[in-house]
Amino acid sequence: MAARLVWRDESTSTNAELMARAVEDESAWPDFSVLATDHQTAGRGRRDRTWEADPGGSLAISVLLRPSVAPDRLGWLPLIAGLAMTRSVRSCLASAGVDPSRAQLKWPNDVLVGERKICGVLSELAVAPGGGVVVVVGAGVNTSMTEAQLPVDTATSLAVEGVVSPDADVVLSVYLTELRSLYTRFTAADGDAAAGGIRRVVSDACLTLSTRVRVERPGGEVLSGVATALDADGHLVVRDDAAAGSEVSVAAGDVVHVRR
Ligand code: BT5
Repeated sequence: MAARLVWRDESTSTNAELMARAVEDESAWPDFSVLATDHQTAGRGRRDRTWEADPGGSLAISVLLRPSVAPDRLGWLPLIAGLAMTRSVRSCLASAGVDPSRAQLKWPNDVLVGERKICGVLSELAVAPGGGVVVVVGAGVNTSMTEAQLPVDTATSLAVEGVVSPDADVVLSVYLTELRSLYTRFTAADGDAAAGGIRRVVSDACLTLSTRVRVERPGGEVLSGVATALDADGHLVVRDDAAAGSEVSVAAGDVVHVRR
C-alpha cells in the first residue's frame, strides 16, 4: 500500500526526518513513502507549537507525497489526511462498540472525538533539488494514552474514548489505506476536489461547516461568523458577522467552534 514504509523506534519529528531524508536522496523515497514511530521526541505542531506524547501512547505517521497538481490545490492534502484519520478512528470506535460518528474533522487540521482533539495534522512543503514539489503530511494520533498522560485538557485518545488496548497496526493500516484511496482520487482529478468527489466527502465529515466559528488568522486578525463551505482550494468560507454577512475565504488559521 505504501511505496516504502519505515518504522522507527524513535524519531525527533517524523515530518522533519522524512523531509530531510527525501530531499537528500530523492530516488529512495518515491511518492507515498511512509515514516512512522510511537516515540517522537520533538514533535511539531503548526506555527512553532509542539506536539507532545509519552513514548508508546500515540502514533506519529508522516507520508511523503510528490503530487502533480497545481500548487494552489495542495491545501486539500491536510484535509484529505484528516478525513483518512477520521475514518481510521471511526473504525476503531465502531469495533469497540462506541458510536463512530463521535469522530469528526475540524477544519483545517484536527480530528476530534466529541469536542476533544485525538489527532493533529501538519502538512509541510519543500521544493526538491530537481524542481518538483515535495509535501510531507504528518499525523499524530493518540492511541493508548491514559487520561493522566494527556498533554493538554483539550486532548483525548482512543483508550480514553473506550477502546481497550487499541491496536496501533490497525490504526496505521486503515489510515494509510484510506489516505491512499483519497489521494489517488484527488490526483486523478488533477487536484479538482469537486470533480473528484473529494470536496463532498471532506465536507460531509467536517464538523466546522454550518457551525458558528471564531477564526484567528495567522496575522492575528480575528473573524467571527458562520462557516458555510469549503471553496475550490479547500479554504474555509465564512459568512462574516462584521461585514453584513459577506463571505470571506480563509486559507489558514486557528478555529474555535462557538456554541450557539
Ligand atoms: C497540530 O498542530 O495539531 C499538528 C500536529 C502534527 C503532529 C504530527 S506527528 C507526526 C508529524 N511529525 C511532527 O513533528 N508533527 C506531525 P496545532 O494545530 O498547532 O496544534 C498544536 C496544539 O495541540 C498544541 O499547542 C497543544 O495545545 C495541542 N496538543 C499537543 N499535543 C497534543 C496531543 N498529543 N493531543 C492533542 N492535542 C495536543
